[in-house]
Amino acid sequence: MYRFGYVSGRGEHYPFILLIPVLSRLGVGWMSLKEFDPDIFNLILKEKIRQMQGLELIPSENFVSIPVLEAMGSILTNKYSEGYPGNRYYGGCEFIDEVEQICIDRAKKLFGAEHANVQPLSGAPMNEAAYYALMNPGDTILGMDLGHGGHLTHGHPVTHLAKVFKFIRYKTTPDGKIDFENVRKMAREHKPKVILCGYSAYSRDLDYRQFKEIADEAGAFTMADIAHIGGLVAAGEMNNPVKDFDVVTTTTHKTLRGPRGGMILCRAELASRIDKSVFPGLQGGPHENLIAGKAVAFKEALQPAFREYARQVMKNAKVLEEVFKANDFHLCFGGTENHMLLMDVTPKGISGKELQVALDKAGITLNKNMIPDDPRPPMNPSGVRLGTPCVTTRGMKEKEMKRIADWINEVVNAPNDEKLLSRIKTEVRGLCEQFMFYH
Ligand code: DSN
Repeated sequence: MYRFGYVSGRGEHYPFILLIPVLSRLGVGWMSLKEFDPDIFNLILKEKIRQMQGLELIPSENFVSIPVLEAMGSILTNKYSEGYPGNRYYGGCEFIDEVEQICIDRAKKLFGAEHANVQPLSGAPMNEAAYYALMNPGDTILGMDLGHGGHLTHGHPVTHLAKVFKFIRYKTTPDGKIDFENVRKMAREHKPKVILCGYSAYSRDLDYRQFKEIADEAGAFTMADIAHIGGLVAAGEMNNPVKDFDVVTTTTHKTLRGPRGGMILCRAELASRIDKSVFPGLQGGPHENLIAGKAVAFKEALQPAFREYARQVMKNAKVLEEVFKANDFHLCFGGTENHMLLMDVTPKGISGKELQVALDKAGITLNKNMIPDDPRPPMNPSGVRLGTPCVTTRGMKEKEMKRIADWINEVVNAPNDEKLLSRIKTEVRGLCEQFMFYH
């Protein structure tokens, strides 16, 4: 019925399913995406060229491997499979069951977890499912102040979650640490049902045992959202909360370098609560093509080469820190112990947004970001956030990081100099061409 192969030529390289008899009667059998829908094909091609000719420094992004892309683009997308391996609401799930079970087993091995749910469609539903597994509406959760590195799903007032649960906030200290005495005081005062740590713009490692001690004293569940650092934790390069914490959530597409998606790891006693909360509590049919992609990414992350990758990601971030510090940039939280940096660029006379726009013109992509207690609005904040997962996947190392930091420094000093931006764009492209990832 179908043949699995690639359509490649002129540099494009996509896994492709060629459907013969049925679709040819509809007039699309044997046609490639390029032939059938050149609009979309060309936009994908343009985006691939953008990704390959520029420097991606958004710390939550990464480049997946061809095997991961193949699994994501496979016919597994056709199958409904509500339920879990061995217990589904649909027939014909015998192969899907095996795919999902392999994914679960690899996730558990990777993080040393007792249970893994690999069905969350992305980071937001993953955290939402975890909250509903641990709390009832109206319950209190103690999490980091959003402006200090937290995340929308940690109860930002614009989210539905903020209407359902009561979010209480702790902050970082001026030197960027977590003030555990204050967390303890707040836990005693507010008696939260959950103590949450893990952040999307925080560049330090965490002492999870201190959170655990406070939670035990308060009778609260512990939850860590390691969405950003999942790959660095899996590689053993950052502290792993899994053995101490009740629930750990992570996206799979950031440092873990898998498909866009999420997963929830938990203690065995909580497995049924977590599973029921994901399905049928929140989601319908799991996206088994993405679960297959997660399985492939986890296999990659279990290889020794992934540990080397994670180490290099962190070394690369450290080089950026050193060069920025040498050029008098203000690094929030005092620097980095992971893959990312958050910098207040206003002392340089520029806003985060202005710098993002100028760097876009120079072929360097990062994102504007709030800094702790930012006096400026979210759409024009004081800071930028940048990180090294993508450039490290391309094989760039210390030498290239120094060049990148130097370019950013040049742009900060002359953000409106179109000639400079264009010169840097050409140089960026030259560097990127030496480190192609997708051909
Ligand atoms: N949007 C992601 C990030 O950039 O950190 C988190 O959801």
